[in-house]
Amino acid sequence: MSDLRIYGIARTRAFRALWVAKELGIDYEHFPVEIGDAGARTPEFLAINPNGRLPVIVDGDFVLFESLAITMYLAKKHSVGKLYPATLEREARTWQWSLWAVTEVDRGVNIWSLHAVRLPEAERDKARREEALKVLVAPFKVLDAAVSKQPYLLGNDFTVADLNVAAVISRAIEMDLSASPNIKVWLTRCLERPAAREALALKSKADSETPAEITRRIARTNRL
Ligand SMILES: N[C@@H](CCC(=O)N[C@@H](CS)C(=O)NCC(=O)O)C(=O)O
Repeated sequence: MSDLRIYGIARTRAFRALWVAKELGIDYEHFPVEIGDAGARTPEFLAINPNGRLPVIVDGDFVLFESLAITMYLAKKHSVGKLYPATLEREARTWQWSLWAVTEVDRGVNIWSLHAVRLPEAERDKARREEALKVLVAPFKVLDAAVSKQPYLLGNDFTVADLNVAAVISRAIEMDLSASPNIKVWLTRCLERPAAREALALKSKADSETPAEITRRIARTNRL
């Protein structure tokens, strides 16, 4: 049995933890817990993550929630100087992009994908989809400019900063990104990494097996 346990079905933000674990080549056990009463809101799960949300990891006796805290913790634990930056400034730049991703673009991409791709066609709300796209215009300009000058967010090498931002906006690969051509190139580069492909395969499988009722629930509880 591995010391690291990752909880959360791969369709959820658990995808981020799965990607970093695969990127690092570390052993882990995956518990594909479902959202809500079917999993993350049960008393047993709430005892691990009182937020009742996914993902959470248990690493030995260390419990950690928040997907991007998880990716940075694992990268720092296993890969300083490679996936995790070695200097204070580059580390701070990683925090900057990670916090930017959750505050500026996480919800917008999620809501767009629900109302453009994941909900049954008849239930997609054009107004919500367009509102989400509007919220993304300004931050996507910032990201597009950042990846226009260099292959990755911190320079020439892929780091957990790229993993975090690319994982957060991974569903944007299905968007019309013609106004953000550099994002398209950079995101494709990140998502084509072998570890990303493996994690994306788990995510696509979970997506395809998700009953419409669960997607409706996600759409009801999500907010911009
Ligand atoms: N900021 C948290 C958000 C976690 C989150 O909202 N997870 C979703 C799944 S992707 C969830 O568990 N939703 C179900 C609910 O809120 O009941 C993170 O990044 O880990």
